[in-house]
Amino acid sequence: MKHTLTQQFNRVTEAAAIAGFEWLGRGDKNLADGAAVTAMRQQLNAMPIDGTIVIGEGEIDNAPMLYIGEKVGQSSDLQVDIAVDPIEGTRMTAFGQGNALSVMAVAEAGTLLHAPDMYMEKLIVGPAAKGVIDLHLSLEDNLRRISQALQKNLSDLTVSILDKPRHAPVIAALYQLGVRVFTFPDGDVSASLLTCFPDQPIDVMYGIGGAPEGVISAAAIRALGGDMHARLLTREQVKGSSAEHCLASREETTRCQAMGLTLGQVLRLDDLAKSDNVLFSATGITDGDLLKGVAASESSITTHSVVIDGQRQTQQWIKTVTTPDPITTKYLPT
Ligand code: VTB
Ligand code: MG
Ligand code: MG
Repeated sequence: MKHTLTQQFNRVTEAAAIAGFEWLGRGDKNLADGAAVTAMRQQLNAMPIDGTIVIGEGEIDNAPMLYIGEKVGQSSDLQVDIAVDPIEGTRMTAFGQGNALSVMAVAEAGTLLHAPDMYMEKLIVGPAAKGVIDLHLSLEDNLRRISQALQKNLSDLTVSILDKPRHAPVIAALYQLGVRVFTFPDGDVSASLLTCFPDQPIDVMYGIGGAPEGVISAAAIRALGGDMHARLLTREQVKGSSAEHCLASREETTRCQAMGLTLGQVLRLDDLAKSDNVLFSATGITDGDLLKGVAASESSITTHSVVIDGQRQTQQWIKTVTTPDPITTKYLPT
């Protein structure tokens, strides 16, 4: 990706974060999401790319979304796959909680997993444990292999996991094994990335979250040299067999078949993000472990972002102070 393009891609998550921030603490997830989606779409459509949204978030909770298969950008010969989550953490934004981000991954066309918006089981580690994970094996076996690779005792290993009722048995088993467990209410993209930063205490991220978040995380994990295995799961497998969940699962299964995906198959990092020419951009909406959130004053708005470039092997940590447009008084990074 060209350097100027990386800056433009960062503006996409900046704009979405600012738009979402305007709905911070208003108790309405969909209004926040809708504003961020609109801002993201507007910015993407102004870019010199021929982009395809390969996976987007929204179907699971019927949120407004950038549609899977939607074309974005001013037509150009730069064909790219884009995975988006305009607000990763609509609940956190609506209720003023920490760790909400706007996130996006961009890669050469045909290299990001094209999948429906459904659930995904994820096992993620940093560079020091690359190559030792295998989702065909039990979680316990994986943790033993990881602790060996990291030359740590199991009791010194820290695993992060979404604090959801579906994970209660896994969390209990993790305590039995003696590993340290960090639970978090929402936002597994941030938790996934933290495995790749040596100054962070998390060694492993495990659990069932969203597939779009999984593909976006995979792009960053690839660029950061970590490793990831995943498995697509139906709503019924994750949430139980009510009539509604069974119907959703049938649709997910049909969509997977149409996209050439086999349910239950273990997806490796290469299946999720095939190319090193991959870019990840995130902007904080609320203060979190990865990034600070948007901060507004009378005269300016400040955002914090990270852009990770797999090809150039760079991380840019960007603080942007924007003043409002004097006519519209809107904060739109251009
Ligand atoms: C997952 C996770 C996200 O929402 O999608 C989760 O990947 C939804 O899980 O990071 P439930 O449907 O069980 O609530 C997030 O935590 C936030 O978007
Ligand atoms: Mg979202
Ligand atoms: Mg999300």
